[in-house]
Amino acid sequence: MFKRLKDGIARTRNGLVNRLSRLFSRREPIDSASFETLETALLLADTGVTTTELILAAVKKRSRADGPPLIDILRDEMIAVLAPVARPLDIPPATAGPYVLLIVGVNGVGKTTTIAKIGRHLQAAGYSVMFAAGDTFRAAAVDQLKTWGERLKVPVIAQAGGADPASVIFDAYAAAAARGVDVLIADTAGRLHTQDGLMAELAKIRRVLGKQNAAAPHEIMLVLDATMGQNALQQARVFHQAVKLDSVCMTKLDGTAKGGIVFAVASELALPLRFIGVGEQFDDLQVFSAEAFVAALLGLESTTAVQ
Ligand SMILES: Nc1nc2c(ncn2[C@@H]2O[C@H](COP(=O)(O)OP(=O)(O)OP(=O)(O)O)[C@@H](O)[C@H]2O)c(=O)[nH]1
Ligand SMILES: [Mg+2]
Repeated sequence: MFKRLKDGIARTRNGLVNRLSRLFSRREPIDSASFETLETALLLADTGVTTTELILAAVKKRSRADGPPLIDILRDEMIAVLAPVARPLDIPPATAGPYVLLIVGVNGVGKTTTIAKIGRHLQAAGYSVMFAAGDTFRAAAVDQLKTWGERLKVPVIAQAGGADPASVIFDAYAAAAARGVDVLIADTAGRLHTQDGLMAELAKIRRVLGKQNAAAPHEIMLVLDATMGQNALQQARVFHQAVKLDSVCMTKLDGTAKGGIVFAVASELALPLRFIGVGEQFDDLQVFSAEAFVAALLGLESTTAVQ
């Protein structure tokens, strides 16, 4: 799994490590030119101005002639940024009724495929799962989720295209509760006629579910596409304002050299980052580990196994 992670974020690693290899092999303490090289490398990886400054300040503080090598300091400081958000999806054992995971995000970021991958991950951990086809905006979206459901043997609750998403998810909750399902994962549309319409719809889903179970949805997870760079951060702010988010999943890290966005998202949103996507296969959705991510990014060996 660590190899998959390493391969998946190779583009970001290559950019970063190529720019920093000379610094990593230096023995003398870091001078101001080296700091600029480090700053540029982090910014080019889309780590963002605020987070880059944060990492630089911490590195500067610890860099001494007799101190540890730069790569070790950088690893520690990167892990320090990510560790607080590396909180895996953890289904509380005593949830009354199904644990409802509502998946949101703009179109094309990978919501539906991520639902399938999370569904499989949860099945492997021994949970029973159900999907709710809450993206009724496109008829094909319902079929896509049904196909995944068939492959995984996960029941999918759906209505005809154009149905009210809140009503689909409401029905799915009732079905999941009746069948004693552990986790209900609900898909939602990424695109409506307007962004305001989308946010209003998500707010309605949340309100309607709350009538059935005040604790539902237990978790609203935003899916972000890493290839969108800083735009992903802007999307997160909009969603967070409209429907308070509980967690984040970052897809398509394999498709970008700007995987530093993970640091920006971690430090600026401070929401649990549950999973990262590093490819299209099931195994390519990985439980996020700060230590493994940073090791893969800097080309180090991982000391902890990736789940
Ligand atoms: N390379 C790569 N592709 C991914 C990853 N995650 C998802 N995808 C691909 O992204 C494309 C869009 O995925 P969907 O799951 O349909 O996205 P969506 O958010 O449901 O899209 P809409 O329903 O149109 O809003 C698919 O081709 C997925 O295979 C990833 O981590 N890496
Ligand atoms: Mg979809």
